[in-house]
Amino acid sequence: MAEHESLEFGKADFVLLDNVSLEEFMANLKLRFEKGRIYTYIGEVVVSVNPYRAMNIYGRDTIEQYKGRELYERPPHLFAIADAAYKAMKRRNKDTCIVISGESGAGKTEASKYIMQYIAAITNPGQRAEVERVKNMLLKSNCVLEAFGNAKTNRNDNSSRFGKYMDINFDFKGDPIGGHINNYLLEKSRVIFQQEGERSFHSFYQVCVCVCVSVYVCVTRQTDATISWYTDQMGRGSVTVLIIKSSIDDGADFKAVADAMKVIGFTADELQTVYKVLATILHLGNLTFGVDGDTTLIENSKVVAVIGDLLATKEENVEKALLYRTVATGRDVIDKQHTAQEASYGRDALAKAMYERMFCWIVGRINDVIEVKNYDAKVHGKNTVIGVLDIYGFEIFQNNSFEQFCINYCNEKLQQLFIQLVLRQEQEEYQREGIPWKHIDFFNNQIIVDLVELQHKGIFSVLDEACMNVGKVTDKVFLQGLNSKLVNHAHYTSRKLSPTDKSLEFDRDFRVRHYAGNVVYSVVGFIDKNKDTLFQDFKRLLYNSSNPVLKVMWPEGKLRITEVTKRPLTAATLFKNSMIALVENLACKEPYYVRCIKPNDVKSPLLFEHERCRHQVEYLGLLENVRVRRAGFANRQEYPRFLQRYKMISEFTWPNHDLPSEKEAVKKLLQGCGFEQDVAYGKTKVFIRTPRTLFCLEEQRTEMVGRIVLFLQKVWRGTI
Ligand code: AD9
Ligand code: MG
Repeated sequence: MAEHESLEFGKADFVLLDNVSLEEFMANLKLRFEKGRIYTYIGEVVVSVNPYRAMNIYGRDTIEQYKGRELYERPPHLFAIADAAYKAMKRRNKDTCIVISGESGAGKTEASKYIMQYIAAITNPGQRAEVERVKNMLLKSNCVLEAFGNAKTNRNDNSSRFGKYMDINFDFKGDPIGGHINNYLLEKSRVIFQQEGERSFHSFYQVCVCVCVSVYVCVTRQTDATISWYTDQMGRGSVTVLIIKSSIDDGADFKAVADAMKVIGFTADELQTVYKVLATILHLGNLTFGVDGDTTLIENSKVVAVIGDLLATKEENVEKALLYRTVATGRDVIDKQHTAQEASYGRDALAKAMYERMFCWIVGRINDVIEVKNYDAKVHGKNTVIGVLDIYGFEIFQNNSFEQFCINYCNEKLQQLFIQLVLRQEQEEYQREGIPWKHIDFFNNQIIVDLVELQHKGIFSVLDEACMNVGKVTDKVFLQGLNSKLVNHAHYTSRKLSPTDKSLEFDRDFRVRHYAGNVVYSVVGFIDKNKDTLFQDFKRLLYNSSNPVLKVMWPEGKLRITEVTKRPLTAATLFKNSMIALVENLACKEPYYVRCIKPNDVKSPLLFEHERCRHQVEYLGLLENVRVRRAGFANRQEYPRFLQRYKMISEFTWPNHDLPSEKEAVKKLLQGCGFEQDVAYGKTKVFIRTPRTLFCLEEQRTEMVGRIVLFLQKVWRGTI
């Protein structure tokens, strides 16, 4: 139970609810939100509700209040979880991780930043320069990655369009000495297309407004790409796009990102190359193809010249790569002309690939700088890790495509991990401490994970199979494959399988019953996005650029056309493999959870939409979480800590005890208070079954502390 919180703010821990029912849970969540208490515990899990307003709870003074304290000693806060993960790592030499989940816009990225800030603030008391450098890099990397990996969506003005897992490495003193970022599947289709009301990645608008680099974008009047088809499909004009939402200030962000990149160590040439790649993509968006007889041609050739300049290559090389494909037929190498449609496809693929490649390169450059250097484990002991996972949240859009499918699969994997670990941790703790355990049932979403990833039968397998087929494979064929393989699956359906369901379009849609809700996916584009083809000619074009920075991004461009290349893994397989690796990595660490809830769809700080929140509470399994926590023991504390906190309520322990161990002293104290029936004694911790006992203990403590203070005051005044 958290200190300094009166009941007027509701229960600080859901395990303290009188009855564990959905109604009580919701009432407590709402009350706390309305009172500005956005965090509530379920044991060691933090439930967070997005406040949609600046909260004065992240400053230096708050950090000081949480530093080194135990979870229940302070009102619920992200800092307490960060501190718990940090302490566990430091005290027990264990790798820990903080997994932040919740749907799009629920507050995951903000939470991850506060957690990192907290860790940075409480470490390195000795002010070692190298540690300060590392901390600075870690914090600065956030702003860079957000510029290139986040975008305005209809759900969130700063939506993460990539998954991020960051390891922070610590030395034996508990100070950060480095880190590593893993990035997952960037939603690169956004580069060429956005739904209405959405934007492309922030970085594009930032280069457009910055005068010093917009020279690349706006070369002449005829080649001005500040209005590029890629970023301006609604014909709004880039300026209007900028003011769609006043929460975004592209000009200020440009400067902050450029500064951060310089601090991280990006050279001037590297920065310029980044701007040139962005400008190239914007120009590509304005490139159109036409036909003249049998010949495909570029309609606005001035743009090609500009692109040639930006990419440090000859104009004719760019033109050739856009219009022709070099193919090897036996020993001969011939140039095959694209149709206008193929050329457009190639142009879009190039734009997407250049952006994605640059993004990965930026992550790689940051990793070069932050990786642990000169650490000798033999001399300094094991270097331990705290991992922070901030990944795109569950999404249901108007149109859901391959990207949403991957994102939602990722959320299924994380939910599965939550189920396993929360149960496992609980079980393990009871086992370790020698206390019997009672099983509680969860909805197990493994069935949905299997639906997606199972070999041969899963949706990804069916998709890969469809992509392997020779000849013209269509999205429709893929859907037919799904329908025949998944005909009886409880979580899958389509119009063919449910003919009366008019919400599904024939030959286009399928629906998955996810743990978080039903999502209708349109198969249009699945095959293409999964194959993710980029003509070799583009890779060679970029590799042969005389800009060395660009060249580094495209190493495979050095392969000659006759050199046989293996069929690359599909996007789905790559994503699946990376998710499996991620989950394995998280599973071997001690996990801490932040479960984020989005209170409304209109970004209002005042509105607690009951139905919206109830749905999230249900699918996140929060109620079961409370039940598991309560079926066992609501609270557990190590003996010394417990004693320190409550020793004043028993004559046997106040001010000191003369019992053989702290465990014995705790026993004596609890017997004396009549709580013997409600507690169990583990090897290192005392377990308290019902929250009421803890309440009583807290009440008695408060009363005794009051009496002691009064007594001392009298002593000081000399009235005793
Ligand atoms: V997504 O899955 O990447 O689309 P997130 O990451 O869950 O999503 P994000 O952290 O970006 O959501 O939060 C969305 C917005 O809510 C932020 O831009 C803030 O305006 C707002 N927010 C979130 N958390 C806080 C907070 N603790 N204090 C104030 C907040 N505002
Ligand atoms: Mg985010």
